[in-house]
Formats: sequence, C-alpha cells, structure tokens
Amino acid sequence: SQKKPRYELKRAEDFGGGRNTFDVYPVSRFDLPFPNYRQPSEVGVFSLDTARDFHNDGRKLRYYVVPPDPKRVNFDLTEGYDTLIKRDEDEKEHLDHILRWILKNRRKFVLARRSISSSSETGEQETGAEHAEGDSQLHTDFIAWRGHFTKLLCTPYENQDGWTMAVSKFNGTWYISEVETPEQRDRRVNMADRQRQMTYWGYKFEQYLTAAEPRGKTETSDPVNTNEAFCTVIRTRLNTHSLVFSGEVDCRAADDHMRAPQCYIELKTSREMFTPNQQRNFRRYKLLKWWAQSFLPGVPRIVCGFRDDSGVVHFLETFKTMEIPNIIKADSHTWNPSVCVNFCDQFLSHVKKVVQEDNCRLVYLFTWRPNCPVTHTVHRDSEYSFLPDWYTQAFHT
Ligand code: 0WD
Ligand code: CA
Repeated sequence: SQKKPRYELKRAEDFGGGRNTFDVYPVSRFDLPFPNYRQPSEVGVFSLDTARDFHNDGRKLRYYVVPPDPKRVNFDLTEGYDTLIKRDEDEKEHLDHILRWILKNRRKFVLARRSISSSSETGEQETGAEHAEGDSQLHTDFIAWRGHFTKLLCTPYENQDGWTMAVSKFNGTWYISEVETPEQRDRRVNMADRQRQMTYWGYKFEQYLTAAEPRGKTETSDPVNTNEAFCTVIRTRLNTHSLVFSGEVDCRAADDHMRAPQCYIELKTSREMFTPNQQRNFRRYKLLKWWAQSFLPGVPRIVCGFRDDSGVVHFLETFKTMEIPNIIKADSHTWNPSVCVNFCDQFLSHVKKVVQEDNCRLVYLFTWRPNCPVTHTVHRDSEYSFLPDWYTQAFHT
C-alpha cells in the first residue's frame, strides 16, 4: 500500500482561482489612499498570572505612575536581573489564551453581529445562551494576536526578519497563528548574554513606571516575572475584513475618566541618540514598529525611556501614535503608513482566496522572507494544527 505523505504541496491551479504567491515588491503597489480602518473598540480583557494561568478579568492591569520630572529620571534597568523569572518560551501557546477568552465570551460575538444587522433595540436579555440556539458563528473574519498584524503591517519595509504564519479556516473564521521559524529559534536559543540582559531592560522599565493600583507605589525591588500579562481584546474592521485580536497592554493612565483603549499607554526603551544618523534610523526603523503596534488597537500614547549603554534611563519622552506619521514625513525614502495598511488589507484578501476549505485540521503555512513574495504550503493533520480540540468541540452543536 502507498504511504500517505505528511503534507501535500498544492499547485496554483488547485486553488480555484487563488494565486499561489503574493507579491510584496515593489511596495509602491500599496501606495494607495489610506484604507478604511474602523475605530478599534475594546470588547474585553484577560490576564495571565505569575504561573501563566488565564483569568477572564483585568486583574493584571497596571497603572501609570508619573515620575516627578520626566526629563530627569534615573532608572537602572539592570537591577534585579539575577532574580528574573522568565516565561518558558519553548512552551508554544499558539492562540490558546485568546481562544479561552472567546469561549467565555461568545455572547459578545453574537451581539456584535446584532449591532450591525439591526439598529433597533431587541430588548432581549443577554443570557449567554445564544450560541446554543444554533448560531455558532463568530461573525469575524480574522482572529490573531495583535503582534501578528503588527508584523504584517511592517512587512513592506522589513529587510531582516521574515515570518511564517499558520492559517486555518474554522466555522467561517480565519485563525492566524505565527510559527517560530528555525532561524528564529536559533536566534532565541543562542542569544548572547548581553542580548538576554537587554531584553530584561524592557520589562524592568515597566516596573519603574507602573503600580498595581491607581496612584499606587512602584515595586522596583520585586522580581520581574515575564509570565504576567494584561491583554486587551479589540474588535475592528480593515476594509472588508472584520478583525478580533488581543494585545498585551503595559498600563493605563490613572485618570479613571478615560475609556479603553484611549487610556492605555505603551512603554518602550531606546538608546539615547547623539547624531542625526541615529535619529534618522530611530524614525525609520523603531517608529515604524511602534506606530504599527499601537495604531492597530488604538493605543494613543507611547512613553519611551531613553537609556545609555549600561541600561540606565535618563529621560522620558511621550510619542503620540497618531503624530508619528507626521514626524517621519520630513524624511526621504522612509515608510508610508498607507503602504503598511494596504499591504495588510490585500494580504488578508489573498488569505481568504487561498484558504477556502473550512477545516480546523487543515493548516496553510504562509512564509515570507525579505525580498521575496509570500508563498504557502498546505498541511493536513500535521504538527502545525493549532486549534485545540477543547476549542473546536465547543462549536459542535
Ligand atoms: O505564538 C506566538 N508566536 C507569539 C505569541 C508571538 C508573540 C507573542 N505571543 C503572545 C505571547 O503569549 C504574549 O503574551 O502574545 C502576547 C503578546 O501579544 P501581542 O501584544 O500581540 O505581542 P506584541 O505586540 O508583539 O508584544 C507586546 C508585548 C511586548 O512588549 P514590547 O514593548 O516589547 O513590544 O508583549 C510582550 C512584550 O512585553 N511579548 C511577549 N511576552 C511573552 N512572550 C512575547 C512573548 N513571546 N512577545 C511579546
Ligand atoms: Ca512595551
């Protein structure tokens, strides 16, 4: 008897009109009017605790602590490095935390459709039992981590790191989950000590500027534990694509009159700059990634701590996400936000064309490397399947 191949490579003509590759270059192809991107709205939150356990609430939300003089601070980011408690990055979580949140909040998806299809108040109670009445659809085209969409937005201008995204269509929704490439794994596992220490700096910085309570105290002598996270769940629409994604949020403003996501603040560190060349590279590479990441969920402010080479932050600067495109406008040969968002829009259309079979055991791996088109392979019942049984079985009526 014939051995069944572990995966099958399909050719262009097998896709009923879908094209096999998606061209990225020249990126001027995406220099079109800015596409419609609906004001992102928060539909929920969840938290991951010190043991990386999921909680369907905002218990890990932190509050921004305004330093006495943001222009003169002295945060030593290396302090406590020896006490770091690090999340096990060999443990692949895929979309599991988001899926857990979805199962606990399915009524929010039914209501999302209702608010679109009928303008009148139904007067029905939110019993949470709607899905048992036969409507098992989420009425959402794409579900992923925010970070995956950030990578898509930055792709036209990225010339170092490629990506691989696994996609499965299940129950009318396309799920996107990044797969760590062998190169990414090598880099992570063989990271130099200096590099490891520098990744700690970002987490330590959060500790100097946040508290567990509004107007509370910082806890800079506690160990840093990278298992902990507060995540927002955002619903929005990019042209014809409805999106639900979750992103980790560093903190919110202590002022409780502000609503999410407008109250959220993204924290970053960056090396102090002394030359125009350093400043240009900062705008060209860092501000692109920062803009894309915060634009997606509608986080309006990014507080950056500028540090020296030994990891001491000397001053803070706030960037307004919406103003970043204006900051970079004076530069020539730089990035264009329209290109980023149009690329993402058209790539998602490509995914819809290619991934047509609704089957949680079927995974399409989309791979992109700088200077290449996006290609894909097809994998049935493979190691790449990422929608767990506990999730898919909850949809069987
Ligand atoms: O399954 C995967 N391949 C990935 C899962 C890749 C990247 C992230 N994740 C998960 C992690 O479980 C993490 O908790 O996503 C969560 C963060 O989601 P996100 O907001 O979509 O990710 P992103 O926007 O890339 O990063 C936001 C923050 C980072 O802050 P900075 O300032 O560096 O952008 O999330 C943290 C980090 O603090 N973060 C992570 N934390 C733990 N594990 C990870 C990670 N792999 N990546 C980013
Ligand atoms: Ca951050």
